[in-house]
Amino acid sequence: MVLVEIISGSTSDEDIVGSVEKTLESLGVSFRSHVASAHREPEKVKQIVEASEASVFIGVAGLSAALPGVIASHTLRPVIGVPKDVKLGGMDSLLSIVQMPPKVPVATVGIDNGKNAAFLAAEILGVGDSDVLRRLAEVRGFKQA
Ligand code: AIR
Repeated sequence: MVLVEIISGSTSDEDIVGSVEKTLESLGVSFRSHVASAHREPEKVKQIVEASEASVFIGVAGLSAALPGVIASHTLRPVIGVPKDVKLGGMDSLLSIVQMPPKVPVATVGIDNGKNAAFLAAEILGVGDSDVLRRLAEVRGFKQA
């Protein structure tokens, strides 16, 4: 079963998606990746979210980055947003992702920080998954999970 669903707004986000994937792999967390733009393909985003059984979503997007918020509008599961630096040093994307309206949160990591998105996803999963927690503890150098 896939634990984390990754959605990015464009194939041009592949560098950040790659760091999310690599980090999830190192933590032994299963994932699936999709490209679907909130602005260009809103129905596709909705379909991916509604069909997903994953426990956590990660949305990666630059510019006017609606994607993580749109994912969150379709699910009660946690959504992590990764702002991508395309213009303005990524501040446009960061502010788009972090400024969600009440009741529809997106946990936002730093600009281009796909690695932290993967770690945060693993920490969320680790609350109920002792295998993931053990792996996290090893990687972070904790003696006990
Ligand atoms: N994007 C795609 N649809 C809506 C947005 N905000 C973002 C992508 C990418 C950037 O726009 O996530 O970071 C540029 O996309 P492209 O396809 O033109 O390279």
